[in-house]
Amino acid sequence: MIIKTTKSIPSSEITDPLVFKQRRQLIKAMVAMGLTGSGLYSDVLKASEDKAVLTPTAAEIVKNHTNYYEFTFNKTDATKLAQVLPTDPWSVEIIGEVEHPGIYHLEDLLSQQSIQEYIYRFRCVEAWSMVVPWMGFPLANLLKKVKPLSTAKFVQFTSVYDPDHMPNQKDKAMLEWPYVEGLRIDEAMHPLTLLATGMYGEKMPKQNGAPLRLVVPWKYGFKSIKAIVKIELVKKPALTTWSKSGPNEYGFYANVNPDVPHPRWSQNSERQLGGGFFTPRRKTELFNGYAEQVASLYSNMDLRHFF
Ligand SMILES: Nc1nc2c(c(=O)[nH]1)N[C@H]1C(S)=C(S)[C@@H](COP(=O)(O)O)O[C@H]1N2
Ligand SMILES: [Mo]
Repeated sequence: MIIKTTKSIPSSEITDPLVFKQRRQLIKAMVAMGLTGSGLYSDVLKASEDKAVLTPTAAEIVKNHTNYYEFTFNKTDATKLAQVLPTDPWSVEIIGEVEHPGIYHLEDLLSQQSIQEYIYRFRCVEAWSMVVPWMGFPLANLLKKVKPLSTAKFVQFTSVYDPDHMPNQKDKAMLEWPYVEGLRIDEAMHPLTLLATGMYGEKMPKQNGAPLRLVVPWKYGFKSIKAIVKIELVKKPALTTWSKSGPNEYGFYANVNPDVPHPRWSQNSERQLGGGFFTPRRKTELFNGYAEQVASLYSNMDLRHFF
């Protein structure tokens, strides 16, 4: 895999999160991923001088507390169950309102991107949270290559459908498969929105959504769809898996908002994964703390109605 870097992210677009604390570990990981000898190496070192603001949750916790309903409805078993999912080779179909539709090999898509580390807060709708150092690139950088048409108003994402390896896909009672998510085009183009290929300086663990997942840090975790095989540029909002299964509970927008409770629980605080018994719950922030960067996307919207 060759990673070409033509440009790094302008610092104005880097939010608190872009940090490279564990420089040595990252370099080791880059060697393992075959990324050294490319321009990326110097980019990463440059960015590694940035000051750490968020402390990542312990990797072992993030890798062993997952939501991956295709495999299991509990938080622990996907660590083992997901290992059977074939993720290499992998291709992504990009279709719809786009100038360059096609079925792209993941390697080819990645060869055009500069993989960097982004440390983001991550807040599940179930009111737990963590801080994850993702490896990836802005979705916008991919979209700009395939060129959405002016008629593309939304982006719809589909996870892999592989019932031979994903046991819960044999059962349609709980959720509809494959898992589908969506964003408005301006949300998809926002520099905080990532396609992630790894975390903690390593390739993405299968249970966390290898080989390619979305990360939208200001929205509830269910928007951050795993194992993406299709990206469709569409005219209308996607009928997403969760909004279909519980339209009153899971909206299309799903922006983190302490003032809009889930019908069955409050969203004004969250349990921080990795905390001890005495660690206080964290007060949930509007847009998960990213209001400065994203609030303007919703300036004329009633966030209670568009939850
Ligand atoms: N395909 C797919 N994507 C998914 C899910 C899922 O079950 N299937 N769970 C979502 C939910 S509810 C959350 S909170 C995050 C969890 O990501 P993690 O398991 O890496 O922490 O993934 C999201 N993406
Ligand atoms: Mo979630």
